[in-house]
Order: sequence, then structure tokens, then C-alpha cells
Amino acid sequence: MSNKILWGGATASSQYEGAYDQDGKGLDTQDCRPYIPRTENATTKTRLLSYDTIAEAKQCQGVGNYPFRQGSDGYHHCQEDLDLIKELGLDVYRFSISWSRIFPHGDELEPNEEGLKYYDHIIHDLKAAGIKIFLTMNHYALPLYLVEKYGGWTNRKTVDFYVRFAKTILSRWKDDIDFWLPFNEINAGYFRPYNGVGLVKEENAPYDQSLVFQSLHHQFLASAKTIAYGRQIGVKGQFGCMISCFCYYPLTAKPEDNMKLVHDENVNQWFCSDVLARGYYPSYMSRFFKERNIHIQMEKDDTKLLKDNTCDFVSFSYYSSSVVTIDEAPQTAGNLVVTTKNPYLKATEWGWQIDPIGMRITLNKVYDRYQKPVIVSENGLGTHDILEADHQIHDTYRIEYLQQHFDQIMEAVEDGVDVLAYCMWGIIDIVSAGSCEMKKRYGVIYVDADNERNGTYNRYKKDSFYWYQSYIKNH
Ligand code: BGP
Repeated sequence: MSNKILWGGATASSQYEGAYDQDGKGLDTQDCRPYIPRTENATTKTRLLSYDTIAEAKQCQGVGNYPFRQGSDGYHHCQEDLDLIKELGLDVYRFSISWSRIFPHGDELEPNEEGLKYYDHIIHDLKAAGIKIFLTMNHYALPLYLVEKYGGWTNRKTVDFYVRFAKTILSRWKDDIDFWLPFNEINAGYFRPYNGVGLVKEENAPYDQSLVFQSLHHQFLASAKTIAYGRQIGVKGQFGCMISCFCYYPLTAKPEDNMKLVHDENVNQWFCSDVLARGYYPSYMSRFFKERNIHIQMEKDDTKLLKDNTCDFVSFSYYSSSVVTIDEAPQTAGNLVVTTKNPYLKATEWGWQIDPIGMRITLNKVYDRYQKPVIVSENGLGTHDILEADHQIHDTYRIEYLQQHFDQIMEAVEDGVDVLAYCMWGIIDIVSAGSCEMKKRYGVIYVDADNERNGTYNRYKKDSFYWYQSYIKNH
């Protein structure tokens, strides 16, 4: 077990790059999500998109009110940002490929060379600097055309389109990538079907759960086929899976609260990684499907495909912990879903409950369950940061959050957990996935832009930049 943790940072193409229609890129699902000032309906309107919302988005020529079309304008700050990443001294950089840059519609036979060239440059520059690469092959952004023509991941054909995309990037960068991740937070599809599986809903109708789980099955197949192909051509790197972890606590010692915890943790968190890391559907899902009359259409080779192509490492996003109870109790927000307030924890302005010990608990549980090396693929603090007149940002609260979480990661290593790497989420300020806000900042690098895309988009190093730079040097 290697005890040197690789210290890194992460971005996602749709939240970072911008240049949504340049050099051949096609429209993707994230480009259609409008920014809506935080109100109670913002989550639904900008996360669970309806056909009408998409039709409106397609009418809009230019960035308009669609923050992911601009991101942090990373596409046009590419070399500057790479130089900042090198100055920071990251051991590993996690970023994602924009599928619709490579296959604008998603069903083309040949890739868009312009799109590939953009990533060639990033990959070669990082490699030349000795920085390892954690490549998220798909991070929520699905070519919109696949949604409109084929129904996104509800259609088994999308597995083939994804595999064509995967084979293109696996072959092109087979000796350059250290960690391959087919899907970001694959369990997100259950909570946020638009982001996760490209499922569009009727304005006021609930999602058809059968479609959600059929779509997840197709993503499982796509992940397994990707791994099979990568191993067949002998790619250098390791393959992983990724889930969003919620770190559930029961509100009371009441047995019913604890039984609900077992259920919620199984279905919301472990289900997807069980399939991808163990290679088969866990038995607890049989009851879940039966009670909801969900029947997943499988073909004869599906079971063997999943069994033969499990991942090498397991990764997860962790921001805050959650509370479970069968009773009514005050709620607060969290990553992807709301949860019950924990009276022992402070929360961010967005309601996410800060819990460093939850990181240690999660690392122990994930490693104990799969006995495979673990990567923290996302963790960080989303807050309002103040750009001072002298262009400094004194984000001592972020330094405190990171120090406390890193201390708990070290405890987990002492507990025997094989921690491969840590990727701080949003190493540079980017558009938030949940609320489409630039002002919910995670980075150690500040981007001068607000929620309405006013600003110079200049980059400034926060106090946390120097702190992280020094931490990496000393660990
Ligand atoms: C995760 C996504 C990331 C990131 C993170 C923070 O679900 O994988 O893309 O956005 O959430 O959430 P938010 O951006 O909503 O603050």
C-alpha cells in the first residue's frame, strides 16, 4: 500500500471551459440550464429540465442566461490556468472531457479533431510538468442531440455512442492518463436524472423510476465496456468508479431511524458502486425494484460483462454529512439532495453541513466495503469570497476547512485505509453544478466574474493557494 497521497485539484468541462459553440463543439445538456437567482424553485427549474426549458435554451443564440456556456472561460485561459496549476505544484489534476467537443451530436462516426487538439495540449503540458492526470470521461454533460433524437441514456443505443467516444479517447491518450473515470458521481442519475442521465421531464410530472434505473443500467454497461476495451488495448492507467457519498447519521437511536439509514445508504450510495466495484446487482435492490414495479431490461451478456470488468479503484465526492430519520425534522441542503439538520454541525451559506470527521468515516466505510484503493475525487468548500481592492482574497475559512479535512484523511490512513489521492473540488472558481452560480466559489484561484457573467475573468491567487502549495510540498 503506497502511503504517499497524491494531492490534486479538480474541474469539470461544462463548469469550467465555456466556449460552448467553438471549434466544432455541439450543444450539451449543461448548456441549456438557465441561471435563476436562488429561490425555492430554482433547484427544479435549473436542475430537472423540462422540454419547454430546453426549447427556450435552444432559441438563445450566444451565452444569454446560460452560465455553463461561459464557465470560467477556461478555454481561453488554458495556458494561464495550466501554469497556475503547475505553480501550485499539484501531484494530480482531475478534469473532464466535453463529449460534445469530440462528437458534437454524439452519434457521428468520426471525432471532431479540433476538440481533441484542445485536450492534447492540456494533457501534454501536464505530462511535461510531471503532473499525473485523472480523466473524468463524462461529467454530466451529454450531447443534447442524443437526448432529443434517442432519449439520452434511456436508449441502449447511447451505450454504443458512449463506447465509440470512450474508444476514441482511450486510444488517443492510452499512455498519458493515470486514472480513468467513465462517469462522474454515477449515483447522481437517481437524484438528478437530467444531470446524471439526460432525462427530460414534463413540466409537472414526476420521473418514471423505471426509466431512471434503466438509464443507470445502460451507464453501468458503458462503464464496463470502456474498462474491457481499455484493458484489451493495454492502457497505462487504472479504471475507477465514482459515487457521491452522503455520510448518513441517524437522528436518534430509534431502531426505525437506523433501519432507514441502512436503506438510504444502500440505495442512494452503495448501489452504483456495488455494481461497478463488485460486478453484480446487490440483493437489496431486488426488494427496492419489486416494491416499485421496476423491471430492468437486460440482455444475455450484461451480467457477465459487469462481472468481468470491475474497477481498479473506487472514488467519491464528499462535502458534508447527512442525517436520517423517519420523523419530520428541520431540513437543510447538501450535495445533490436536501437532508435533515444535524444540531452538532455548522453549515455553509448554502446549508451544507461541515463535518471533517465525516470524511474519515466515509474513507473507512468505502475502503472496508471494497478493499480497493480509494480516491477522494471531490471535496471542498463553496462560499462567497471577497476580492479585496489589492486583488487579495483572505479565505482563511477555506484553509481551516481543508486543514481539518486533511487531518481526518491522515487519521483514515492510520486506520488502514489505502488513500491513493485527494482532488480538491473546483481548484479554480467555476460555475456551481447545483445552482449555476459563479459566486459559490470553491477555488484556491479566484475568477473575477459574478452570477450574471460580469467581470474581467482575471485570475487571482487566494490565500488558500499559498497554503495548499506549501501543504503539498510538505506532504
Ligand atoms: C458535485 C459535482 C461537481 C460539483 C460539486 C459541488 O455533484 O460532481 O460538479 O459541482 O457537486 O456542487 P455545487 O457545484 O452545486 O456546489
